[in-house]
Amino acid sequence: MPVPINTAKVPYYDIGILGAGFSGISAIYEARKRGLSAHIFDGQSGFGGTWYQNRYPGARVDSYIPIYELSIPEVYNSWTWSEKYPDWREIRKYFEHVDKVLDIKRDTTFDTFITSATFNKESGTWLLEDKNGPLIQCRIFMPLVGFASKKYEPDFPGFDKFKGEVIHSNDWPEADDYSILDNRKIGLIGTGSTGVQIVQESAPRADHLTVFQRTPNLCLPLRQEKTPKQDKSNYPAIHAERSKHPGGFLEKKYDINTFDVSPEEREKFWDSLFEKGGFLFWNNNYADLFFDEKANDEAYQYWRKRVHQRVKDPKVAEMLAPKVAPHPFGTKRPSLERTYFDDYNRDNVQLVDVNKTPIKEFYEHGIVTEDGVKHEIDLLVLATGFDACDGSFKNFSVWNIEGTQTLSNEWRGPEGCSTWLGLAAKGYPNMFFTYGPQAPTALSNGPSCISIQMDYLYKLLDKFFNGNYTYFEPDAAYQKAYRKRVDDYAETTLFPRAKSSYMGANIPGKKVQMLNFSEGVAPYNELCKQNIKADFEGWNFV
Ligand code: N01
Repeated sequence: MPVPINTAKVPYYDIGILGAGFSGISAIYEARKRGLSAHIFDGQSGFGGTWYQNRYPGARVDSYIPIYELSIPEVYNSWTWSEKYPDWREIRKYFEHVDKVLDIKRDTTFDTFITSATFNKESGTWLLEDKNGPLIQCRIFMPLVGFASKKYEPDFPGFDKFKGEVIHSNDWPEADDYSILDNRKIGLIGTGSTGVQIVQESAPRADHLTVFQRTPNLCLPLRQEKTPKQDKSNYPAIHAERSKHPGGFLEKKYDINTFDVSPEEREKFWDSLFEKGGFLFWNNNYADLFFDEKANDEAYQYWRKRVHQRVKDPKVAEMLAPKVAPHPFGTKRPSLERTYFDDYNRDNVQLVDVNKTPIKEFYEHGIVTEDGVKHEIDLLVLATGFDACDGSFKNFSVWNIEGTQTLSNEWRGPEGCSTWLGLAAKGYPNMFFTYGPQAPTALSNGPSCISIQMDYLYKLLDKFFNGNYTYFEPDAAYQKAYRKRVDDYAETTLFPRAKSSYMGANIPGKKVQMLNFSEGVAPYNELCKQNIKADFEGWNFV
């Protein structure tokens, strides 16, 4: 239970924001348009959110530009990207540019992480505090912390015996280059999107790289383009278009099923998707990919063939792309790769399948696997991922209206995580998040999802600020029905078959439930639009 504080001298803002990434900046931009006062706090020292935090070797976005950027004309008209899929350094520079154009800094405090938020129902205000005490009070609190800000480090036996250097991908030290990898004996645990990118940078630099794989990553080709064409006059249309398609990209949903066409036609179609690269083989494949096991396996076998063509040692190829799919294709996040599969042809790169030879324990100079082999390591990289979506809320305490429970504790209960429209939770009035649980989030690209949510959210806030209300929150029945819709739809798909972070299944002990709105971006956008037309039904204003 939070201790009451005299707030008379605490500065007031209409909106208090935690997080200076795409969401936080969009929230300030929309607030300013309406003459609302707003302030951002961020525990880091610069803009970018996840792109400020994630500076591990090879960190690069898997969504292409101009889809992956803010739809703010004064920002995009004065910015040119050098690559179709920019890396973290360029994205950081982009955020510096955003600040230069919009002067977000004047409304931001860095190096300050909100640890606690408590609500006063008489005044309808939140009190935001950091470890040193009160920061501000505000009518609306927006914790905009993204879906991957709570890192996950597994509990390995004998981990403390290891005397080498250990870095989780999320804590990569600030550096101008990746020389930390040079001539090292690197051990890498985790082959998600992060692990794949780290392999590509480490393989050519390391003395030896040992990759400990639990689940193969069903990677797709990136197909980078230098100085891609950027016709700014098209941007308004392009940015509007992204809310109409499955993952918030431009490609249309394909309405033909896998076995509606001949094997030859299928092969030709898949060749073309691989040739164009990106997520096409995932997001714009045949319509039954996520619903029909046989169709899904047909796609998997095509993918497997492509991998086997690249990896010289058939045993290694089989570990990377086994005959039996590790999970239905696309129900875990495929990474985009450039050299990943070729890297396993190098003499200094070794792949260990921890399902066959599990990690037994750590010793002073590395890892011992169950087959008794000692893997010598002097730099251990943990690319073991995140307690995704709802896990991001475990880093701070948002107290409920009665001050008896925090949101993250509630979500850790037997019912798991529950939201209304992936934007708010009953019992936590005047509190909103974007790119978090039960929105398209990890199944979409960030800016597409966030722009739909911000547009909706500020229309909702217009109603609140223009009315004579103290607070408002989701209606319990609407929240329950929304949660059911998220769960029920996921059950019609193959997603529950994989132990993925989409389902919360990557964290031991966490409730397994669909944490994303798996119908996709376009139906989510429709739902938000319908709700606006229905004058925001499902919200109770007091
Ligand atoms: O994390 P992950 P991530 N022993 O959870 C393994 C986004 N992202 O940081 O699959 C051995 O995907 C685990 O194995 P398994 C993106 O949305 C985007 O890579 O659970 N291994 C898995 O291989 C992504 O979804 C970009 O069997 C263990 C890995 O660790 C999200 O961030 C780039 C283990 C974790 O993979 C998170 O990606 C990077 C254990 N005990 C990230 N525990 C771009 O846009 C876990 N693992 C480019």
